[in-house]
Amino acid sequence: MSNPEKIHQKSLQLLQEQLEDTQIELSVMIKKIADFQIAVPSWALGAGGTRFGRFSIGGEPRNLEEKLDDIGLLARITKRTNAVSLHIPWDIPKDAAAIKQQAKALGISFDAMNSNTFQDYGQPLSYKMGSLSNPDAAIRKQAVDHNLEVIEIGKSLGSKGLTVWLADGSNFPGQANFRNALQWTGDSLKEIYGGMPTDWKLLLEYKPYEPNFYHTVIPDWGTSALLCSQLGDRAKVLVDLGHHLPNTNIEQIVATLMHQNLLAGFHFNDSKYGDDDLSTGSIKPYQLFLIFGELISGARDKVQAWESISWMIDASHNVKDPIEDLIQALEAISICYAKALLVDRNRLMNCQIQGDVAGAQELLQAAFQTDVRALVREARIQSGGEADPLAYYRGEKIRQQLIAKRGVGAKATGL
Ligand code: AFD
Ligand code: MN
Ligand code: MN
Repeated sequence: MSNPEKIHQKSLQLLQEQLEDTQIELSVMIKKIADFQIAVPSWALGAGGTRFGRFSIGGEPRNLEEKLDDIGLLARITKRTNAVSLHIPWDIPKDAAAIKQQAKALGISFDAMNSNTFQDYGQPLSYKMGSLSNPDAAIRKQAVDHNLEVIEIGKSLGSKGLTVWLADGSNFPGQANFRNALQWTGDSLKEIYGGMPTDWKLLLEYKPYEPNFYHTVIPDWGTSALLCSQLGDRAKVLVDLGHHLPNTNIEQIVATLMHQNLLAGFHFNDSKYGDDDLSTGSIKPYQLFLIFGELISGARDKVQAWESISWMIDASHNVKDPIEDLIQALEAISICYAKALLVDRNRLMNCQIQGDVAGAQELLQAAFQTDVRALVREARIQSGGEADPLAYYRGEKIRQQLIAKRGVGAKATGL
C-alpha cells in the first residue's frame, strides 16, 4: 500500500533539489500559495442546471446561512478560500449583523456583491428587453436603484465591491439601437458608480453572447474598458474566463488590462465552447498557467498591484457535487499559480530579447510540467487544512450528512 505521507515528503525533497540552482526558495513559494485566497460564489453551492434541466444534488443549502456553512467547510479543509461573493436578491440577509457574525466565526469575509438585472423576480418592471440599457427610462431607473440597494446590503456586510454583469443585448438585427444601448448603459453605470462608497470598486464584466444571441451590450474587454474609463479609476474590467469566443488569447487580454491598471479581477472557471462554467483548470490548465504568468510578471513589473485584483470563482455545477467541484477548482487554481511562480522571468525576458523562441518555450514547459502538488498540499497542511480535502470530504460522508440534515430535494436559492 503506498504511503501518502512518505510520497509527500519525497515530492517536496525532489522539488527542493529542482529549485537548488534557482533563486526560488521553497518556503517563499509555500507562503505565496498559502496566502493566495479565492472567493467562492454563493450560487455555486447548489446544482445550477442548464436551460435543458436541473438535477438536484441532495443536501443543497436552502438559505444564506447554509451556504455560509458549506463555504466555511471549504475554508476549513482547503485553506484556499476565506471569502464569499453574494448574489442579490438570491442572498438578501434577513439579519445582516447575524450573517456577518456567522461569516466571521467561519473565517469568511464578503468579496464583491453581484447585482441581478437579468431575471424577473417580482420587481414591478420586466428586464425582458434589457435593464441598464433599456429604452424605457423607468426600467433603467429600476435597474440602477437595484444596484444601489445591492451596494447598501454590501456595506452592511463589509463588502467593498460591486460586480455588474449585464445580460442586456438583442436577439435579432434591428431589435436594438447599438449606440443608444451603449449610451444608456454608460449613463446608468455613472449613477451606480456615483452611489458607491469611495473605498469600493466596480467590477464591470463582459460576455460575447448568452442570454442574448445577436448582440450583447458589453461583449468584450474593450467595451468594458471604454465604459470604465468614462466612470473613474475605481471602475475596472472583470475577466470571466468563460466569457470569450473560442481560441481567444485571454492571457494577452489580462496583460493588456494590467498594463493599463484596468484589471478588476477574475471569475475563474473553464470552458470548451462557451460560458460552460466548468471546473477551473479542468479543460485548459495551460491557459490558466499562462494567465498567472502574466499576472506575476505584471505585478513584478509594478504595472498593477497584485493586492488590487479580486480572485473569485464563478461556476455552476450540473453533474458534480458542488463542494467536490469547488475543492477541485481551488486546487487547480493553486497548482497553476504555483507552476507559474517557477518561471524565471529574467531568463524568459532574455530569451525574448535574443529571439530564442525555443529557449522561451523550454522555460515555460519546464515550469508547467513540474508536479507542484506537494507544494500546494504542504501550504494547506501548514495552514491547518486537510492534506487531501476531497478524500476527507468523502471519508467523512459529508454530503450524506447534508442530505440527512437538509433533505434530498433541498434546492439552493438562486438559479
Ligand atoms: C453567469 C453570467 C456571469 C455572471 C454570473 C453570476 O454569465 O458570469 O458573473 O452568472 O451572475 O455566469
Ligand atoms: Mn461571471
Ligand atoms: Mn458566466
